[in-house]
Order: sequence, then C-alpha cells, then structure tokens
Amino acid sequence: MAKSALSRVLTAAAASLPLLAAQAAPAAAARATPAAAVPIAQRGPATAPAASPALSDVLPAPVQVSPDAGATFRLGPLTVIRTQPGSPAARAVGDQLARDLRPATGYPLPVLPVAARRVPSISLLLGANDSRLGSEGYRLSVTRSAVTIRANNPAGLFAGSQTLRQLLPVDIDSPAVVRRSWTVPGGSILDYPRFAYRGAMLDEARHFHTPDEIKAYVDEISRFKVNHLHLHLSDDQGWRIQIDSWPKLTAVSGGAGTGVDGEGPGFLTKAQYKDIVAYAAKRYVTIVPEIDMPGHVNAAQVAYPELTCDGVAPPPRTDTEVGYSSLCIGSETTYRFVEDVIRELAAMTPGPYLHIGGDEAHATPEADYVAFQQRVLPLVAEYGKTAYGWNEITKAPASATAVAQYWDTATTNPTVAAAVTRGTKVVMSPANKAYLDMKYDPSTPLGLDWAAYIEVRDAYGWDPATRVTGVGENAILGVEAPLWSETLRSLDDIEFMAFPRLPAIAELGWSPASTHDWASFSARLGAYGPRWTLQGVNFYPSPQINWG
Ligand code: IFG
Repeated sequence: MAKSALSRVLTAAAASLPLLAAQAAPAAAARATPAAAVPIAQRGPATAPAASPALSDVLPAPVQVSPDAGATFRLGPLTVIRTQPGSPAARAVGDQLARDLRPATGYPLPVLPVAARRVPSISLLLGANDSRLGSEGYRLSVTRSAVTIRANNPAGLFAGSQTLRQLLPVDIDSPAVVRRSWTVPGGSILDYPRFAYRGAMLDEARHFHTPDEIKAYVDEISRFKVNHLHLHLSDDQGWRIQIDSWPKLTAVSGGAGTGVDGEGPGFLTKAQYKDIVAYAAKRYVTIVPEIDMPGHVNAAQVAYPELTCDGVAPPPRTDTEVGYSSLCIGSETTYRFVEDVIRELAAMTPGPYLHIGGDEAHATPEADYVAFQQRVLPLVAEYGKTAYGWNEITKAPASATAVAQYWDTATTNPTVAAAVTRGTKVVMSPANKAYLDMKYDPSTPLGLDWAAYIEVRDAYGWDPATRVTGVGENAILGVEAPLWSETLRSLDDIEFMAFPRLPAIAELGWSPASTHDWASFSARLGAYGPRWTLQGVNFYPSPQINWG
C-alpha cells in the first residue's frame, strides 16, 4: 500500500485514540459501586479464551446464515472501519462500533469514508437496494480480507453491527484490553425483523431509575435489536416527568418520599428526557412515554386536588395496591390537564407513539371509561402521535386507530379480537410470558408472582402470532417485555430480572417463527452468558441454561 495511504490510516488512527477515554459508560456511572474496568492481572484466574463463536451464534437468530469456514476475518491493529461516504448516520454507526470494539482490542480502529485497498476493513454501506431487508434488515458478509454490512437504512447498519459484535470472541466485551486473536467466522448472513416493534419497558413511577440507569438499559437491550423503550412515567406512587403547565406534578409527586415504600424519589427534567431520547436514538431505540390514565392517578391528584371530583387531595401512596384512583371523568379540568400533558409530551417525543395507559381503571365506571377514551385517544392524534394504551382501551371505538398493548394472561379476549377487526394493532406483552417483574421461581428474591412464575423457557415458549384467538400475525405490531419496579431498587435489580429473559422476547420479536427452537436458543444464550459477566451485567444464571 502506498506510504501516503498507510500514513493516512495511521494518522487517523492516532487522532482517534483520545476518544478511548471520552466515553464514560453509563453502566459504570449507574451502578451503586462503579464496576471499574478490572485490570487483567486482578481479574482472578485467567480463563481459557472462550471458543470463537460460529456464524449462527447470534441472539436473536438471523433469518439466513451461510457459513464459509475458510473465510475467517482477523481484526487487527491496522483494521479500518469504513462507512458509506456522504452519510453522517452511517458514520455515527461506525463511530459507535469503534467505541464498542476499542476497549478490548486496544486497536485504533479509525472510522473513515474510504479504506485503501488491502487494508483489512469493516465496511458499513448503504444502497443495498434489497426490499427483503426493509428498514432494519442487513446483509453481512465475512471474507478473509473484509467484513461488509450492507443495508437500505442506517438502522440496518446498526443491527448488523450488533450481530458483528456477537461474532467476535466473547473477550470483545471485556472493558480492558485482552491480547488475543480477534476472529470473525467467514460466510454471510441475511437478516431482517419479523415484527416492527420489539420493546422493553421500565416502570419509573414505582421506583425512579436514574438517567444513567435508563441509558445503561438502552445499551443492553439494543444489543438484541430491541428498538423501543417504553417509560412508565406516572402512577399512583409518583409522577416522573416535568410538565411545565402543571409544575406541582413533579414538585410534589416527584420528590422525596415518593415511590413504593417511599424509596423511589426523582423525576426526569425535560432536558434529561431529551438527552435520553437522543442517547437511545443513536442506538436505534425509540422512546415511548406513558402517562397512565384515567386510573393509576393518585400522584397527580395529590399534587392537584382539582383533578378529583370532590376537590380533596388523597393521601400520597407508597403501597402497591392498584385500581383505587380515577380522574374525574365529567370535569372539564380533567380534559384541560390531559390535553396539556399530551401536548407537552408530544412536543418532547420524536417517536410516533404516546402511551396513555388505560389499565386497571377499577374506580372508573365503565361508561365513563369509554367516554374518557373517546375524548382522549383522538387528542393524541391531534398532536401528531399514534395513541398506544393497555388493552382495556379496546372497549372504546376510538381505539381503531390506536395500538393496544396486550397484557392479559388469557389466550382469548373477545374485546381485543373485535378491535382487531376494526384495525387496532396489538403489541403482545402477556403478563404470564413477557412480564420481567415476575419471579423466575418461588425462590427469586425480587419480583411478583400474580401472573406466573416465568423461567427462561416460559418466556421463550410461545408465539405472538398464535397466542390470542383472533389476533394473528397481521394484527401484531410486535412484542414488549415490561419490567415493573415495585420491588426493584437498582440497575443490578433491573438486570437480574431482565436478563436472560429479555433476549427470549427479543428473539420472538425479531426472528422468523421457523427459527424458533429451544435447544438452539438456550445454547446461544448459554454462550452469551460470559459476555454479561465481562460487562458486569448482573444476570440471573438460570439453571435451565448451560452457561458458557
Ligand atoms: N399490573 C399493573 C401494573 C403493575 C403490574 C405488576 C399493568 C398494565 C401489575 N398494570 O400491568 O401497574 O403493578 O406486575
């Protein structure tokens, strides 16, 4: 290679080195005891380098994998990450990939719009012009000299880069340099999602998870191609998002003493929310905010008694009861409040969905509930968003243009099935399959058990398209794994309940039904475990899995 080309690569490499220190990992900042990068020598007995992954060792399972054993790619100190010329979004994906690969390899991995010939390169290119890929799919090809990810959109490049990370040896997830060969198995992968919506949910109301904890969770869920994070921002125990026109919502119900057992204080300022939205967007995760109503509103009514029918503020609640609160359906103050909240939430949310809750409105008479939804669901559309609510909203005809989140444990629900015939789309979150706050088994120290005990195999062992009578593949927008926080207090607690079950839900949302196979999934999950260990993720080592 011409000296000038080599010197250009090395110069770019040298320029990129300061970046190494610039990235403060949110997880480290979020943990009670920062999980600093432990130098190799102090990490205890060196384990033999784990076997390098096979091309099919990917979570979620790709659509099509074609190994070529003779075409192993070796990542080296001269490797360059090349991105689609003229695409800042592709460049951003390349920069993120470089940040993810530099700590363990110690390589500069410069990100350039071009790569000189014969320099080993990882290329992230657009213009795949392949309709099968849709907006999130990709083609990955690995030869001895190059790794190439092609997609129609940058989201596909990000998805492909998450696959690539899993094709490198487990040590790639070490926060400190590991001296070893960095191989990628040869061959090609064609991949794209089954469902458009693959979501996770954090309950900010029962316990306020900080921005750093939320960002750490975004990092972790995006590795499994989860592309939505639903934030449950209000409930009986707390209000967790700044609303300028109703400032006491956070001043009174976001402060000290709020949350379950009074241990969940805090709220997101608009600046923090905006920062989380931007952080998530870089990982192709769309934030979905939820304000739960007309039930689950005690915290709002503590702050604003005028939101009750008798004008008397209820006492703050720090217990875990549900179904006792209701907005005053006949009062115009209620609808001024609702519209103000929807307007401000829509203005700070680039994503298409506003979740307006709708669950467990046991203190709202049925006719009032429907009347409320008939007024409020269209309001969401007026502010340019698609209304999203728990499946009870399907009692209201206005839900025909909304998304219903199915959390029922039953396999039949005539109201939802009827709504589907009117055009309602469904996100599947059956509480006895997808609720990550359910205990794994009776011995699990955290979580609840009202819906079911959910071990990994239970979370994996269902098909969203056949789970509910009358709710078939075409009605399903996707899946979501809610994590309620009544019993959670830290990022470690979030991780213990989310992993390893979240990858199961992620695979149900991304992979073709034809690849659904417990033996394959559990083997791939077992091989993934050591990556969580290296990252310091506090996952539950389920006895159902042979951990690598
Ligand atoms: N049901 C409630 C949640 C939460 C949950 C805990 C929904 C839609 C039980 N509503 O799930 O607020 O308390 O598992």
